[in-house]
Amino acid sequence: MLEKIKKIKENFLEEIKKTTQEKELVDLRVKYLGKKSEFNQLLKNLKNLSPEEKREIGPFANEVKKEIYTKIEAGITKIEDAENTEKEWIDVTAPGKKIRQGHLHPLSIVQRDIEDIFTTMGFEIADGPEVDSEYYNFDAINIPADHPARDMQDTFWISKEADRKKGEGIVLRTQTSNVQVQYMQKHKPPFRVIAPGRVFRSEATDASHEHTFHQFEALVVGDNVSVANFLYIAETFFSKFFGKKLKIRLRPSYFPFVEPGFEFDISCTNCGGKGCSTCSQTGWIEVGGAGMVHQNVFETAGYERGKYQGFAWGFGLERLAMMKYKINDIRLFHSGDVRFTKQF
Ligand code: FA5
Repeated sequence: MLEKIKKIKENFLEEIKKTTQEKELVDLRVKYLGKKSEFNQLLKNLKNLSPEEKREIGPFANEVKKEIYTKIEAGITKIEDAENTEKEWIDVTAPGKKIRQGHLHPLSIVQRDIEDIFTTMGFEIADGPEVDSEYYNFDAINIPADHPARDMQDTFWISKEADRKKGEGIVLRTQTSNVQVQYMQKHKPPFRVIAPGRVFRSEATDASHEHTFHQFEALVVGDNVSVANFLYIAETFFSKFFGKKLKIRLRPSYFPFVEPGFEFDISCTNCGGKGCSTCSQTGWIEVGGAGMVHQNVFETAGYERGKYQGFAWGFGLERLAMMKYKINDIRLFHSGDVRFTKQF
């Protein structure tokens, strides 16, 4: 019997050398340690041996059984470890995947730039309602119901015809100038404020006109404010915004809430004033409207007539962004086209 067990051990050691797969080891376990295995049959016969033989063969048989078991288990673990390592293998030299990060919309970038420049010049930032009364959008800033200037801005009306007839209409604001009187009713001069925001006009769209766009209103009021102050602030602002020295040109114009009123141009950001296709060969680009606040507007806000002077100024955010980034169609901003927005 001793010889038989030794032979089994020998055979096992030969066979296990040739195994490479987990399945082969499992089969080997069945073959050498299974219920019907030769080894198991031998062990069953141990009880029929004499006490001396039992003492000699018993421990040896147990040792062989343990050895077979341990070798098979160790083989299985080794194969499994190798498989896991294969699965979890990471090529640390492989190029990384680019993580896409969200970023600001070009209009938000420009709005933040503008706010930064104005706040360094001591301006506060005010907010105004996008849905507002016709009173603040028109009447309060010297544009009464029958004023022809109302036709200059095609309006989206929210309220019913009957309310409009009573002068109690609600509008989507057509300009950030709606903030002027609301702000002045709550604040006493001197102050400098900007009011950025969305405005709406019932207009057909084209490459330079949107129905929904953004304006910036600037309002500076005090005891001794003049057009010269406006010129200085406008020149400083545009030079900082475009990162180069620009000139400002005023042209007489008409807005009911300012007197005198003007439109203002900046020297062409593309050609520097020599004349090119961007500025239609004029050397100048129109950017907004401005003027000295009309005393009627001060009076409506509750200020004593003639006590203060101030300038108001409004310009379009998209138009500035278009100039800065050389964008040729205003409709791209709200197109939702990521090929456009991801460039910023
Ligand atoms: C006004 O809206 C006046 N409230 C500006 C103002 C404020 C004048 C304070 C005097 C004192 P205007 O309608 O011209 O003015 O518009 C001002 C700017 O908004 C324009 O110069 C232009 O930059 C921009 N803008 C006007 N209409 C559109 C449009 N449909 N699409 C995109 N930008 C526009």
